[in-house]
Amino acid sequence: MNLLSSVNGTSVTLEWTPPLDKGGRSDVMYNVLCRRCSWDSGQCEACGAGIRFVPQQTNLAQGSLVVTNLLAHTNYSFWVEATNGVSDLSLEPPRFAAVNITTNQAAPSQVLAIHQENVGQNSVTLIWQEPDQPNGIILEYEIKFYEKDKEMQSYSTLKSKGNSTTVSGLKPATRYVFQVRARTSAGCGKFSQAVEVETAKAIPRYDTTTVVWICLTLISGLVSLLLFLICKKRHCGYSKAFQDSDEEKMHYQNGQVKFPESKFYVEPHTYEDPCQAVHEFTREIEASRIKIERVIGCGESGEVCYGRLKLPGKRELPVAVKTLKAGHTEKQRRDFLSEASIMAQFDHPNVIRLEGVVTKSKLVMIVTEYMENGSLDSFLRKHDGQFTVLQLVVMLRGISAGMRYLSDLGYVHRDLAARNILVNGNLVCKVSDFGLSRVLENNPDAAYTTSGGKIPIRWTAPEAITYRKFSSASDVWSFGVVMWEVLAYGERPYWNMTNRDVIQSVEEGYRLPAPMGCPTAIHQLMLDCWQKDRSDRPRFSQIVGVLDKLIRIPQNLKCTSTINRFTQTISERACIDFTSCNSVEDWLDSIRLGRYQENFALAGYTSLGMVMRMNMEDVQNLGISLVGHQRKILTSIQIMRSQLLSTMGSRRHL
Ligand code: ACK
Repeated sequence: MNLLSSVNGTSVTLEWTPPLDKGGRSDVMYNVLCRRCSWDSGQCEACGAGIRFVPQQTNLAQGSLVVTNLLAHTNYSFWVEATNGVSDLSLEPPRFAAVNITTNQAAPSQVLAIHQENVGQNSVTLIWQEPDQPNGIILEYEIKFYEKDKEMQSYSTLKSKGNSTTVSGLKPATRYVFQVRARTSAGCGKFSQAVEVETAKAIPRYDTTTVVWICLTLISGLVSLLLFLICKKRHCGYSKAFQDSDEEKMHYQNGQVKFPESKFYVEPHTYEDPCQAVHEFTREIEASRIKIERVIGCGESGEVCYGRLKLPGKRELPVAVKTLKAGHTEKQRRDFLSEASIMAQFDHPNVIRLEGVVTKSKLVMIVTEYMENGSLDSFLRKHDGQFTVLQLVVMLRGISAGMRYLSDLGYVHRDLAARNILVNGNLVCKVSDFGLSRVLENNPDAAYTTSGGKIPIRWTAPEAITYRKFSSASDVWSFGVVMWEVLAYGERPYWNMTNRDVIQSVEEGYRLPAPMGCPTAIHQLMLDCWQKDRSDRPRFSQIVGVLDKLIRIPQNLKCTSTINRFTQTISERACIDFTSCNSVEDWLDSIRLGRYQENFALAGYTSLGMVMRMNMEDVQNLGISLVGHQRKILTSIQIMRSQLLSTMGSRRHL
């Protein structure tokens, strides 16, 4: 009776009270059955080995136990059955109480394989594999190293965002020990096994060229430091609160500050022959190495399939294979492969990874890592209301980290939207869709603008729609819309409003209201991304900082728009949430058309309910001469209706 569960990360405590009827005996014992259930089908299977039951799983005398070592972000079902000394004789099946739980986050598992890639006199380059169970998004790896047998005296640590690093500043001809561990928002995993590497022997004398090089490096280091300080000082368009010191662009090592190498993305179309870019950046895969198993979707250029890739000396990998439809033109082939040339230049856990291309077979293919949960918009629609706000924010953090990486490389995405984010089995979100034709060709959300380009209006910043001014700041605007899509579980931004009305209302200062249950801090961040002046928008590095902070202190996610709705003063901010208006007067004031109150009263529209039923003709009959104001009123009515529908829809989640 009264089976209660309490989840703590990847552990759960189960408590229950004895059965009402003990069968007249006092030897009641309990057994606990554990089943793991899939997100998709809801089907369950036995939990298998690796899970710990404390004190034990069967023959429990007391009404409680703790289950540990569960997988993160996974659904489990626990059945507690009561038995006694005569249960085996009974013809009836044992009676049980059941409870379903979903685990939260957990630290990543141990990094298993570290390899030395390069060894110099003063440096060692290491490469390692992501842990088998990242249990979330890996924020960084920590590399611990020390001279062999001198760990007690001193050791250094270095941080790396990706799964490789070069440790420099080492002594020549010295044996060092290295260990790596991963960190997610849930904490650090265990350090890997130690790997020993001996640095190469020193070349004793410096010739003049070396001395000149050393001087040049020092001077350029000083210049970079100066430039860095100037840039840092200049960038003050965005609130100080977001100047997060966690933003670790520098590596601290042995007390020294090391600057990361600056790297820029190369646009494949700047190559005279874009095929050359393909060969330069991508790996050619023999078609026979890929086993295509099924079609999973339809891309802009052809089918997307699920397959298995087996490269010599490597483990078989599940992959997604994008194909180019038959009968393509040479230009279509070039554009198709340009996506691979772009993707090949990226290496980040939140950006989709290219495995290679097949160009030498009849069928041209792009092979990428496989993402079990497909695109984010449909994934969220399928799991409407099933995640905690913290899980949604962790997904957004991943996307923002991917975008920070891309913007640092100078890459502007132009079509950042939930449909272009892919989700893997661990709910890690990765930015995808880097094709050149993608925004323009088959995207039903793209519309022609007056400047002639085809643009996904609902996701695009005003300056990009009006002057085609695409930048990382316009990507930030789109990221704000992605945030809204995520918190609204894949709802269409601006609902059924026409593109024209979206452009006009955004121009007039309207912004999407917080989806139901959306924390105020998250909606505030969306509004910051939607600042009209692009220099007032946060940069991706700042967005990552804000989201990291919210993830670290989840209490700040507790204050939601429902509470805010009654305390917020309307119209000081660009966002207007009409569901907070109580009367026609309130509403007209909020859109700064209070002067028409009398027109509405005279025409008999005394409540907002009546106003919401008005059509264009009704508005024209109000006696308002300015057509612009008529339009503004109509648009506002449409937004109010949509907000009401969204609020009603979102209530289901609660
Ligand atoms: O929502 P989906 O299942 O996820 O449908 C689309 C479809 O192909 C057309 O783009 C799916 N898709 C694209 N790339 C991948 C990938 N790398 N892994 C898994 N599914 C993918 C996408």
